[in-house]
Amino acid sequence: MNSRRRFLQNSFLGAFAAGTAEFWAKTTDIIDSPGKGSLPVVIATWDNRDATTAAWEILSKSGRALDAVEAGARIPEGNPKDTSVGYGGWPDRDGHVTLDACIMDEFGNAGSVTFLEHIKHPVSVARKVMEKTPHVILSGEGALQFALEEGFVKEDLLTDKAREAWEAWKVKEEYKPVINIERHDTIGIVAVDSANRVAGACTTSGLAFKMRGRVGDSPVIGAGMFADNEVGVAAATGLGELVLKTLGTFLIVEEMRRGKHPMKAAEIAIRRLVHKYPKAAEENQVGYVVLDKKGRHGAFSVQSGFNYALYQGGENLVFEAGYILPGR
Ligand code: SD4
Repeated sequence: MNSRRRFLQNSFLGAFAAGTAEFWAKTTDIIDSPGKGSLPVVIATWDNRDATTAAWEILSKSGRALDAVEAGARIPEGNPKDTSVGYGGWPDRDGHVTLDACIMDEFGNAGSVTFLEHIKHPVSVARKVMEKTPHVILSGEGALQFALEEGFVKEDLLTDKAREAWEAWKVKEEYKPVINIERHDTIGIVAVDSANRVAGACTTSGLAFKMRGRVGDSPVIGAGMFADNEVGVAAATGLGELVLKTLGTFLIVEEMRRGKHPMKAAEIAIRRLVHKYPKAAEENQVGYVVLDKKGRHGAFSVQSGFNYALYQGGENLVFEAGYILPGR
């Protein structure tokens, strides 16, 4: 580790340990978003421009935000090259691809699937849970049974590439999340449509080589994603355990309800988890994407290297998020 890096880390941890007012007061200046405040708008974690394009197809024709986020989330789900989502996702330590997803609409309806196997588009199963059952979450075997009853097709989701990665991992069997490995992959996608309706979705194969049965933040409403039509919507990526323990997206929406700009709200949620779990935060990545009802956006992460795709005003662009720890 070079000395600059060590200095940064020391001062970083020192600030948390002291719990200084300075740490809490230090927030970034509001970053003006391009085309700020214009509707419709969609934002996705990582460089998921294919996903925001699919969402924009719907939004630009005055479509519903809910349809847009589902269409967007389905893009990486169906892409075998994306190793953190759906088909092609890296398996758990026993070689099984297990998927988590959730979705939420402008009425506050929510649906979610956890620990779902063999179905390529868990976000669409989550939507069916929301629309066709009295429940919010279906899990494992029950979620699969429901999906099959709804006409989804059972498939082998483990690609050759994912199997090879698992075989290579098995040589050492060392479990260690890698910062920013999810770049371009796991997707949280949130939108506000031209009728001012908000919606969000989140879908993932979770952490590579996780324990069998492990469920992350992505399918948990208020952790991996949360939408409130009075306020806005947020979604998460990164180490789910940190997001779960701080209910990050719920916190962000509540901060916006109290008047915070989406960028500042995202930063507050990141600072909260870093303050509570400094060691874990230092070694891992979490990033949030956020929209408020006006179509203003924000994005913030623990580590540098988190980017996001924003489709707004007819332009589909990628930006680097704000962050606390540089140098990764
Ligand atoms: C999880 N948050 O299961 C997910 C992983 C992720 O990009 O976002 N990867 O913890």
